[in-house]
Formats: sequence, structure tokens, C-alpha cells
Amino acid sequence: MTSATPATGPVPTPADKFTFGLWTVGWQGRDPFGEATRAPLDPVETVNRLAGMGAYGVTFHDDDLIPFGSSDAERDHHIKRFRAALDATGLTVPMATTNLFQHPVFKDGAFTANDRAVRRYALRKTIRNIDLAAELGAKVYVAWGGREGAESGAAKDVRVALDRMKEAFDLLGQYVTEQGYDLRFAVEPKPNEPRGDILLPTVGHALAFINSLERPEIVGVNPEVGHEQMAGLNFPHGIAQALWHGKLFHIDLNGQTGIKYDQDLRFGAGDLRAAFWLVDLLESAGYEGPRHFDFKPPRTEDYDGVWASAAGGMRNYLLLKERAAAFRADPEVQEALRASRLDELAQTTLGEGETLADLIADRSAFEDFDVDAQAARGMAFERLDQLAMEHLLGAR
Ligand code: XLS
Ligand code: MN
Ligand code: MN
Repeated sequence: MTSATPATGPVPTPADKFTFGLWTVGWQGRDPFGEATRAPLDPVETVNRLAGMGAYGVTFHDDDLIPFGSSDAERDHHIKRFRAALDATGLTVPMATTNLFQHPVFKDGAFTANDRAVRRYALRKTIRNIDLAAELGAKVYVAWGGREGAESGAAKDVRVALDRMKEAFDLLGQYVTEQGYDLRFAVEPKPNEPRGDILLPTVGHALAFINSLERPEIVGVNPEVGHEQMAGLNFPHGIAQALWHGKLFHIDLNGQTGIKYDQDLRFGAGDLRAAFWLVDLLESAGYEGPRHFDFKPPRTEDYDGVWASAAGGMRNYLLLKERAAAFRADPEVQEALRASRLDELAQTTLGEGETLADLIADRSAFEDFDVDAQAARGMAFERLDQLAMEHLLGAR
């Protein structure tokens, strides 16, 4: 472990369900302006390191584990080594996904590429890795359509592209159903990057799309902190709605500071207040899925920095979990919540047994309602929020 390892406080264990993509700690720091700053990382070393740090699992794109273009024999070899490391450490593979964005063949997309042969190839590439995911015990298969989009208006007929996207998810749903795999899909929204505009750009777009599928019950979302924040959206609100629909199948945790390129900072960096409300929500809602880190240790870092960054994300989650629990347990907070009438929000708008006709006949609801007196009542949200700040800052 690195010198950045803190001496006190919460220590991650597999029960915390922290998982990492091979591509996160394995990111070599290549960006549009510069070459790699780090040597390649062996997936076996990643498994060993993560297990040693208290992680629960590891996830991968097909090409993270089996370099693109490997022969069948090479493929078997990579899988065998990886499996042996998993068996030796007890690390799990709760999720896997497909790289449908890196090879130039996907320059115009995969499931929605204008070229039909590319779409057929993308489906076959995905199906091949679904078999491996199921074999390794994954329960969620993520689909991030990074190249599904356009830079210019006429280049993509979006309604027709959505037909093709639906066709792809219906076929993949048919495949896992016919194979009897215990595997559900999670669509990962992102507004842009690498395409100028990406289809299914936000959690809301993805949720609406899922409803049009043949098997909506096996498709949910995999929202990523930074992706919603790149669009200026409130991430905890998006997660709350995904939970409300029963669609939070997976989550990508990282950090982002506002509307700019996809920063993929470690979790807790960037918008710390949103991170606090997110952890508060996940923990109080009883979310049971993996806490999956999808981040990129900055290219300024050597491997000590990479592992410090990975440890930092887990530690920030656990610290925020402690802070959120303290916030909820504080009697002053509970009183402030009542003063802000959160308990009243939880009451149905009609009384028990009351009908719409009763509401319409209720003069106190409208004709005799004192709108000015009601409007004059403060909501006391500032006091409530300051209490949250004080807990977050460790002042209470
Ligand atoms: C990229 C995405 C990607 C997906 C998996 O922005 O976050 O890493 O999570 O393909
Ligand atoms: Mn990202
Ligand atoms: Mn992601």
C-alpha cells in the first residue's frame, strides 16, 4: 500500500461492494494531446492489488482482458490467467461490458452505425463477451454507446437510429433469455465525448427508451456521476428517479467539476456536495448493487499515484457514508427536516378514503384557502442545508 494510505478511519472490505474497471487503474494516460505516461498494467496485477485493498470485484471490457485481435488460443490464455487470479483472491466479476468505441471500425457507432455490417459485427462482438460475462458470474452487462451519435445534423437520422438501437437491445435480450443467463443490461448514458452528441444522453432519455423495448424488465441504467454533471444535471436527482423506477441496476462513481470534458476524477473529487447527497441516497435507499468506480487516475501519476487514487475513492465513499449517517441521526437535523415539512411531503395529497370529487367539493382547498398566509411561511431549508454542510465538513 502507498504512503497516502491513511492510518485511521474506515477501511474498505468486500462487504462494501467496491468494484473497479480494469480500464480505470489500467488507463495509461493517453489523451487527445499526449502519449501514455504509464506502462501497461497486467490484469492479474490489478486483481491482486484490488483484492489487497479490500475491493469486492473487478469489471472489464472484452478488449481490456483480451487484446483486440487475439487468436482463440491467446484468448483462452488471458481468460485462464485472469480466472486463476480471481480464484486465488476471491475477487468477483459482477459486471462486464463491450468495447464498441475504440477500433476505427466503430467510428460511426456500433448498434446504430449507418453501415449494417458494422452493426452485425457489433452484435456478435457483444454476444461473445456476454458468454464470458455469464461464465464469470456477472449479473449486469453494461452498454455504453460512446460512438452512437453524430457531429452533424444529416449524418444520423435519430429516429431510425433509435429503431436500430431497440433492435440491438431486443436481440441481446432474446439471447440472454434463450441462454438462460441470469444477466440484466444496464444502459450507460453520456451526453457527448467521444461523439459530438451521443444518443441516450441522460438518465431520463435512457429510462424512456427502455420502456419501448421487448423486455424492459431486464434493462436498467448505469448512470455515471460525471456524465450527468457534464450536462449540468443533478446526479442524486437522476439516481433517485432511477431508483423510483426500479431501474438502478448499476452505478459508475467518479468525480467531475461542472460542465466540461469527462474528467473521470476519483470519487469525492469534484462536486463533493453532490457526492455527499449521492451516498446519503444510496445508503438510505438500500441500494444493494456494486459501488463501481469508473475513474481515470490523472496522467500526472505513476503507479503509486494510481493506487492512492483508487484507495482514495473507496475511502471517500466510506467517509461520506459516515457523515451521511451522522447527519440523519442528528436530532437537530430531524427537527429541521420536520420544520421543512419533509414528513408532510410523505403524506398523500388526498386523505385516506377521500376522492377527487371530495377534493373538488372541499372549499378549504381552494375557495377559502389563504394563499397569502401560506405563501408567507418560510420553508426553513437554509438551516437544514447548513446542518448538512456542518456534518459534511466534520463540524458536528
Ligand atoms: C466512458 C464510459 C465507459 C463505460 C464503459 O465515458 O464511462 O468507461 O463506463 O464502457
Ligand atoms: Mn466518464
Ligand atoms: Mn462509465
